[in-house]
Amino acid sequence: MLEKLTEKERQIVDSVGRGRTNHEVADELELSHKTVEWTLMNKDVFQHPFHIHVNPFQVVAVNARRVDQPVWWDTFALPPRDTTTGQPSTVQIRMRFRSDVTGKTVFHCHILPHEDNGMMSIFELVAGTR
Ligand SMILES: [Cu+2]
Repeated sequence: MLEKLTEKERQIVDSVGRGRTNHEVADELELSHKTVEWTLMNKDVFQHPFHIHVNPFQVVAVNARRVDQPVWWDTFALPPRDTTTGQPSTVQIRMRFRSDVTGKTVFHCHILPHEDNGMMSIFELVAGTR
């Protein structure tokens, strides 16, 4: 089942890159048993390679253009914003959270100085109720 991004999921994704690792929301997200699509947004003039632990993901759209035949990614470079219009880039990813894999994990920018300066967020996979 494919589910839309919840407000809490959106807040977590949106929190990356604010200069600190986001710890406080780690235990509020229930993702096990779900296939979700997240829209990652890059407002910066630099690209940032997005990486998430545990789950590979498919890129299904880049800047609202659907990918014809999505493949599996471990890390995907978010393009920079449009330097003419200032419009942020967007990359839509799809991933499934397995019900037998639980615990805290992270997603982060794969450029080490960016990661060390806060482009990382913790989330927790918890056993689902279905
Ligand atoms: Cu980065």
